[in-house]
Amino acid sequence: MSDYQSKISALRAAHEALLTRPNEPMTENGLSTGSVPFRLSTGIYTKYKYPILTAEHTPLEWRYDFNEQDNPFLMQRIMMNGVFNAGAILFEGKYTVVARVEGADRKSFFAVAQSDNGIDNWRFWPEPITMPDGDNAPATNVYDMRLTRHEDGWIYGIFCVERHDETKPFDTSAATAAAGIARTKDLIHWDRLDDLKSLCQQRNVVLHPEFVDGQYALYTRPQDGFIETGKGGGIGWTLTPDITHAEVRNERIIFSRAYHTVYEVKNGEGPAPIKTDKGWLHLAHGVRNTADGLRYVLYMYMTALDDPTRVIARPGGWFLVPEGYEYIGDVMNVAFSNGWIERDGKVFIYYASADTRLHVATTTVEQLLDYCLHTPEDGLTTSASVENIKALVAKNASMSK
Ligand code: BGC
Ligand code: BMA
Repeated sequence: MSDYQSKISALRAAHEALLTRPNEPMTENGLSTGSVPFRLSTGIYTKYKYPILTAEHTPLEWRYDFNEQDNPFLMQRIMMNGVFNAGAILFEGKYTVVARVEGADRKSFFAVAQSDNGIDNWRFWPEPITMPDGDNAPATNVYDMRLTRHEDGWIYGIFCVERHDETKPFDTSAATAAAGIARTKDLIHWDRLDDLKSLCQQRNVVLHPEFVDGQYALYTRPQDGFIETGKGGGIGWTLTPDITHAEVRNERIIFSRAYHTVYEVKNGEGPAPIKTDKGWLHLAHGVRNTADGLRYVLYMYMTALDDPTRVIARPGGWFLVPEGYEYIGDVMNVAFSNGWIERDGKVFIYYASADTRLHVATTTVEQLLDYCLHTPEDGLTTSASVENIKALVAKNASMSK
């Protein structure tokens, strides 16, 4: 074998070893077993030792030219920056994500990866998704796809479409965010529908899996500007009769932002909610400002089965935050999730850390319901928080009598 061929073999072997590395739970008997997570386990879910997908997991064929004449030093020709914020779905019996892959050029795109157990041995399909622009203006960037298996029989992907704001030609950072909508049966061929028509900017738009009053139902996240929420209040809701020309009408906020909470600055829906016999389980992200920039955390809430806009449980505070090395990456202090999978009562939460890598946390529907229905609400003041703690202490004390 030539030197060049043996370099390629070594590269392929190292890549294969990474892809097939077994993952390990970070908690045993409810206690953490390693340096990540740093805190004692919450008992609500299990985090795993390794991220499930990183830039290094992307296929070597995307990055290397394997022709010795053309690439004598066997260097990467196209570099990858990160794999994060992924939509998730059970597809043909496999745990499947449509991840946000970001190249060294800052452009992100979508790519499918699958695993048999949802926890390790994740493998990308050979090519990234070719997402058509359809009749819409071309996108400069796309990201954060929410996948919904809708009762109309299609799999929908709704994602953020970013374009330069042409009303500000001299400001190279001025951007607009809209919701792109596409549907597919095979995750390969995507029919691009009209972008969601809205009077304001929209990110974090999610399709509810069922018709409501015979219409398509969307969770929205209205914002006045690209970064400024303005009076945009949080997680909104709108019904639209025709998903091929979807439009935001009579939008109303179902879960608001609030002063001195984890969702003070921004508040957006995560993946499409999970239906349970006690109500819809929602995973969302909340953002607050700090001296060090924005902090993104995950929180949960529940809505009524007969009315997905009526909030019936609001456990106070965050549900999942970055820990240990999860803090470190391109955008520090960010936990974000736009995908989870429920199968036979088990729940696989796909969350990303620091806009850099993708992780899994596992739990059950039963535990998530218990968490939502028995965690005290945020009373919005310090004394209300102290009263919650005192009530728990009193309850425990009464048991020992
Ligand atoms: C980035 C996103 C980010 C958004 C708002 C975009 O340009 O790609 O990751 O959420 O800006 O800060
Ligand atoms: C955004 C999101 C994500 C990202 C986060 C933190 O607003 O839409 O793409 O993870 O900011 O940068």
